[in-house]
Amino acid sequence: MSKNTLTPRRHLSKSILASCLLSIFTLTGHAQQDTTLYIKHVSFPPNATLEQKVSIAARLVPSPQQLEWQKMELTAFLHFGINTFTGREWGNGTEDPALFNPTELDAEQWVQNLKEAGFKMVLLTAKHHDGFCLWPTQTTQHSVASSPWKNGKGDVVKELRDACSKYDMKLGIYLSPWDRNAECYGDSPRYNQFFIEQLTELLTNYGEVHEVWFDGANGEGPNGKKQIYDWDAFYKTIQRLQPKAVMAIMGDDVRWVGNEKGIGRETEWSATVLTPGIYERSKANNKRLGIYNQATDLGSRNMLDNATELFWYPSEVDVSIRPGWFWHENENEKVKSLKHLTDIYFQSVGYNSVLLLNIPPDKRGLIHEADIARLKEFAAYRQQVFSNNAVLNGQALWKTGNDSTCIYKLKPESKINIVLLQEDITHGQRVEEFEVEALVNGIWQPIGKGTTVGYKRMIRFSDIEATALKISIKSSRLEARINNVAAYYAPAIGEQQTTVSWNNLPRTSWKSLSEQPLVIDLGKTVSLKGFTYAPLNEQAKPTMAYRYNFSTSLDGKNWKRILQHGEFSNIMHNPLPQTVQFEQEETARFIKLEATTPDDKPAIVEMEEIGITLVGHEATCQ
Ligand code: FUL
Repeated sequence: MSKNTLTPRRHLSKSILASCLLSIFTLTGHAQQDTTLYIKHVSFPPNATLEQKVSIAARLVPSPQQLEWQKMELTAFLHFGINTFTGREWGNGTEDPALFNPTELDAEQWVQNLKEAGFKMVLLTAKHHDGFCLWPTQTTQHSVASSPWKNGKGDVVKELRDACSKYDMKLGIYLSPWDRNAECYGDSPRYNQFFIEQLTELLTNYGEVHEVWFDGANGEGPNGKKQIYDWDAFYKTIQRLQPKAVMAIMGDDVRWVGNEKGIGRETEWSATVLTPGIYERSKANNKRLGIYNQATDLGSRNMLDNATELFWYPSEVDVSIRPGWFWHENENEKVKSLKHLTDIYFQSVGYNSVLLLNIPPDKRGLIHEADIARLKEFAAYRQQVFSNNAVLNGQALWKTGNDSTCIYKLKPESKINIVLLQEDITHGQRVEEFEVEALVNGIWQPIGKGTTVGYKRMIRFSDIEATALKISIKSSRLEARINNVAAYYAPAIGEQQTTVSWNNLPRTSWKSLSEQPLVIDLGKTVSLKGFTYAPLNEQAKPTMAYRYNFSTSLDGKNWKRILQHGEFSNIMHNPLPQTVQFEQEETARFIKLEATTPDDKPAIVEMEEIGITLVGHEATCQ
């Protein structure tokens, strides 16, 4: 590999202003001189060496749509639909459209608040898995047109479009491929046609759309309907009708980060070896490389070594401001704290990702006061932090090779605890390892280090007062191009401890009588009004429960079925406690949970994962 030979590092005194060490390049290889850029995708030549692959990887760049998308940084999700009125997370498609009746729907209230809070795009669930359409589609009766809202003359997508135009906000559309209502779902050619018609309506009648979100969820199980999606035709429809839109998740423009908790990767390669799920070869490719959406390493040299192709497929962190994606009355108290949201921000935008934060409108059709208050706090906090950049001249483009440093002078008396770095990704993502030092009382102190930078990388450290920063690029694919170095001070945020109580009867008296199904002797006869399933450590595992029946008994022999064919919707991706309320109070000493996994295998549920709600108590989970 061509190697950048650099001048030895000199001792740098405080007085040196934003001076970068000069790099002397010895160009020995051909790859270094090759300045060809590859847009969005590249196949490695057969027999390419690792050195050649690294050089090519360094020159993979985003498409113009992807670049524009990345720069938004902060986007908002609006989960709204029939579930808002039923209290469910996944509707089953049999819901009566008459349930949909927001009393004060005001899309301007959504957009204005989101705009003020710094969001650049709003993405609406035009259709969730239940199949209910928020616009008066020609494709099905299962839509707002059959609801009492505005006497069936309403159109949520249009109202949102108009509000977006008024407030200069971009619009995105979530259209669930999985449809539990459409009769043709599972009859692949017919449903594909139906889906394309829905897509066409949405992408034709509502002005410019900047992101189309195809969720990958499908809880049909092995005996459910099997739909083979025509991703290629979907993609072509988008390209034809909305050339500026990116296709997300089950698309090849924007990659799901791999969890719904709001946590990105410290090492985040936008140039990744993960083949997007819409390509037929994706299964084989990803299996061969041993990778999947949740894998920690999706782009290191190690990965490149075995890969045959590479995608510019940047990560999007989607997370809800509440435990659930849809609004639920009993979650008004559970809007994430400012501290939590701020951590999410630093672990998404600060980890080379776009944050897609969900703020679900309520039954009135308004963003609830609790969420608005938190959005305002979140925006005010970011404003406070990011309005005062301590670095002088941080935006001068610094082109650098391996093992070189650049010193940036800080404003006098700068107290900082955040450093922000950006790469000029229009030339590719290149930094593999960096270090940051700060000049404190005339002495250089290490304050942080990391691997990838990408579009944006922030590191947090303890408060220091410093006069200069030294950024070292320890390893880079070809020449790195750093186009922004900034430093900020983020005041500490106090966090009130909230106690989550989803079990009202101490487990000390319980006894597990059987594991499959899980049978528990509660130790005494009690009055119950619900139970909770809370996956251990909020972690998903293949053996977790998805479908269930729940029964109670007074003697452990005669059982009463309380709930049949229940579903812990979306538990695999959002493994938070789910509380199920009974229709009436039940007196019982024994409880039985018969549960199956998403693959219809017997689930393994531990006693510690179950809680009960006693009459006279509240469970604080949805
Ligand atoms: C998931 C869906 O199943 C959830 O309901 C939600 O829409 C989330 C954003 O994606 O996979």
